[in-house]
Amino acid sequence: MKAIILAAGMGNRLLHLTSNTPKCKIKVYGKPIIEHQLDVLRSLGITDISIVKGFLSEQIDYPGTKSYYNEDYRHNGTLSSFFYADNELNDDVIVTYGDIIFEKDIIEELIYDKSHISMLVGEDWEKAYLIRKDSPLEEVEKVIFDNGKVKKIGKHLASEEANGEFTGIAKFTKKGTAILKEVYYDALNRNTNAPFQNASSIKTAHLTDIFQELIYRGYDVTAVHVKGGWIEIDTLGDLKRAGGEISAPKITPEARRVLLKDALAKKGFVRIIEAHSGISAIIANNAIAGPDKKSFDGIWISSLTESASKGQHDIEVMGVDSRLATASQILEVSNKPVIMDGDTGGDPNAFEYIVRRAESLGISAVIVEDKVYPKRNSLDDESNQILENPHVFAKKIKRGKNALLTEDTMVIARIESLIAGTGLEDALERAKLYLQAGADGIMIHSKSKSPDEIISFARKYKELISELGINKPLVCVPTTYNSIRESELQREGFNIVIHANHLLRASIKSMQKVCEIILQNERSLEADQHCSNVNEIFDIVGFSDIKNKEKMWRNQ
Ligand code: SPV
Ligand code: MG
Repeated sequence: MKAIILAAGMGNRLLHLTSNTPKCKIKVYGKPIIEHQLDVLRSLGITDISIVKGFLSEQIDYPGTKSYYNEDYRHNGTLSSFFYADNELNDDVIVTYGDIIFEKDIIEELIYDKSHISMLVGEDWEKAYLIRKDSPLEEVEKVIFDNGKVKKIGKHLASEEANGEFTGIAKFTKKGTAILKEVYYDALNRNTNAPFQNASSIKTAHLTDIFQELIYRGYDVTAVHVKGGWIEIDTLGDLKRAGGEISAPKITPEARRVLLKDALAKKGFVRIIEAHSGISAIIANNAIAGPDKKSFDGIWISSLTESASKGQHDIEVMGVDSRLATASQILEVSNKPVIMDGDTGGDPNAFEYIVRRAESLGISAVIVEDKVYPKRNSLDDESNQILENPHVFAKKIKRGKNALLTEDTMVIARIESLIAGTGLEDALERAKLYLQAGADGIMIHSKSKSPDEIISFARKYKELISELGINKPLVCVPTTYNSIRESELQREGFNIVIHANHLLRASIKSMQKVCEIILQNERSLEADQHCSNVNEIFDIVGFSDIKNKEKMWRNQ
């Protein structure tokens, strides 16, 4: 008996957990799903195991298994994935999705069944979906079976008609694989673009579609029904119930520190979002959008939002230890690179202390601005923005760099010439001095409504770095000129874009709205639609992780 594990998919419904990790590597009770599968299969004496990989295939590496690579995993379905391993379809074979945790006895039941084509069908599936609230019934691969034979299968079936759910685990005998291959290649050769059973084409079809096709062509497909013994992990809710951790995996300071430089080297461009507290950091870290899984590459610890979240002004009034305490909270709950707003850094001794502490915490960059301590927020129109002497500031950069123990943490010089009104030439002269002093990057700030002035700077910056032979990243903070898209900023030569204050601003608006609604209604019911419910808070902070860990340790 052989086994084939289909582990090519992107696992989009597991959100942030699968942005850098393939679904089959998500841990349940401390062990990746696929390792649970390998352990069960091997305990049954099945050692000829193939894994079809796709998304983040390089992370799926198990000695003693065979690998197949589905390079079109973004577009094709589980059926195509299965056939990447068609070399293996020459013996009795068990096929399973890579996101199922199963117990040994249900696989034994499947092995004991002697029919040529059989699948494990779960009973009581509707009850299960009462608990699986985040899995809609339309997503269930429903089965109608009669006298042990599958009649119909697919997500499209009405739940009232169905009497089982496909577990994602099936078996073909040697003869069964011959039938399977014949039917598959026949359908493929007819017309690859025509709808195939319930799929738009054979390319996007799932295992359920080939089973339906086999039934349609008169072959028997046996339903081996099981009560429990398996769990499919599709959503964060499934993962919670299965005993998996839904919080972002932890990272050491050493491993995290280098992530910003790595991302810049790999992608050339990163987008960063602000956080000012533990919960805002979790939201920033785990945010994900769209089918191409857009996410933020890192977190900005803003002086404006951190001081405002504590009800204070952005005038360097928060002590260094308070800033580092906030940084620690943010680092504890996230695993992406963090850039710290270092304000002016205070006097050079204070700045040395800040960068060293930042480095030891695992912060990837400190941005320090060339104004005189105590600075005023750059976006305030009325404040007197006093620039530091550029030579004095260049020395501060040098001292900051010297204080670091590694090459990992970057010291980025922030130029405030456009904020203070001293113009582009001044900004460029400063950039030259700061780069020569060893700055790992330059941030050009502006409070103009138009991006024109930072674009002019970026064009000159390109010339400057080629003249100096120093290629260092360029940073901008498009708060006031936010009609420009990231892609355009990237084209103009920016490497880091920081959305510097949006999570705090969003929460202020919501908080004000909710206060107003409660006051108007003299109760909170009407405000519910503007509030996350308490269970969402539990989920955001990963309360289920604690409960699962307690369960796991109780059984140790
Ligand atoms: C911050 O976010 O604290 C910044 C950017 O330094 S700004 O508020 O625009 O000065
Ligand atoms: Mg600031």
